Amino acid sequence: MLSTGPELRLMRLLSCLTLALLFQASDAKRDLKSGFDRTAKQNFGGGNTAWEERKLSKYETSEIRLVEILEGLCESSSFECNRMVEEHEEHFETWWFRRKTKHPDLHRWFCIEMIKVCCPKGTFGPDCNACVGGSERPCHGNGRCDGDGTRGGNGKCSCVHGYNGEFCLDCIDGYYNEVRNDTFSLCTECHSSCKTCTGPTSQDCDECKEGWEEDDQKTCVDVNECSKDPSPCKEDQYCLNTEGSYSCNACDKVCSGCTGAGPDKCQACASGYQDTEDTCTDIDECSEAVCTKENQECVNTKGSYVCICSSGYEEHDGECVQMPQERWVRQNEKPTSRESRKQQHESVYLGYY
Ligand SMILES: *[C@@H]1O[C@H](CO)[C@@H](O)[C@H](O)[C@H]1NC(C)=O
Ligand SMILES: [Ca+2]
Repeated sequence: MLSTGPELRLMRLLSCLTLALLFQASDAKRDLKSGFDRTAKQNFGGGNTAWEERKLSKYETSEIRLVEILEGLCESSSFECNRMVEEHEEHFETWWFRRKTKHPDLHRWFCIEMIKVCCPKGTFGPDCNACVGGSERPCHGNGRCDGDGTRGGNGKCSCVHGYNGEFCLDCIDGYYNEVRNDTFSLCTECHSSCKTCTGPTSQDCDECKEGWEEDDQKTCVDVNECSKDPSPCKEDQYCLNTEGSYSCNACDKVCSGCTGAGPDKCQACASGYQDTEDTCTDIDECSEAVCTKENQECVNTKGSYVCICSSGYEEHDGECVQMPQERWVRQNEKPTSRESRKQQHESVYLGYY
């Protein structure tokens, strides 16, 4: 009835996944078991008389209840699940009316024994062989067995984080065996200063992690990279030591070299700035006559200054000459800077209105 080879295996795996979801998902409200529990609380009517109890026991095994269970089995949107239930409806009926008492575990009877798509927990492959580490605790509880619970897979372990090796009993670098025997292993993270270790503290390191070094008590301690000469940071940066590392941060722009953040941690002031009360402040170049041309004004900026032509004048061949009136008006209609906005206000007062 079905094709053979890899295609069949894929199909089996697929339906097994679906079934695993259906029957094993402990939190699925709609799995068969909870459908059983849910409908067990209902009956044909209400009340709880002896007469109702008799009816209830009839309902207990009735087809109506089976239909209710089957209908509640899949999310209505899950095409694959609904198709699967439909396809095997006869099996479900057989089980419900004739096998339920002898084989109360529907998953086992249907998926493992009837359609041979699943394997019991902790086993895998066509013959349901035990996973690495045994079917009781596959991968010794520290990993996932490939194909666990299905007719597929190879039974090998993929270990959870911290564990390593074919049996998931070894620890990865940065973890150590807090407990270990032939069947049990607990790997715990090393102290942050260790690359490898045999215990929890910075004294238990086999090897220090980068950024840490062994002191004379065989303890891994932080390397102070900032005390090194030459400094690991660039000239316009200051160095900040941290546990296991360090960082380089930009100096304030008023500084030329610095020992920390802010304008008061400068080693020297950047050009255009001067030392005033141990902090670097802007020099107002405009307080001296630096813009000397006719109709020129000085504008002080942070760290510098600019010479601009006065309002109503424009630069022409290095000189400030009077602007033609129309152009001046047009230019002032779309102010682009604070300065030109200022000019616009002036133009309003100075003769255009
Ligand atoms: C291994 O250790 C675990 C946990 O400590 C213990 O339950 C188990 O009996 C031990 N097995 C052997 C073979 O010693
Ligand atoms: Ca450091």
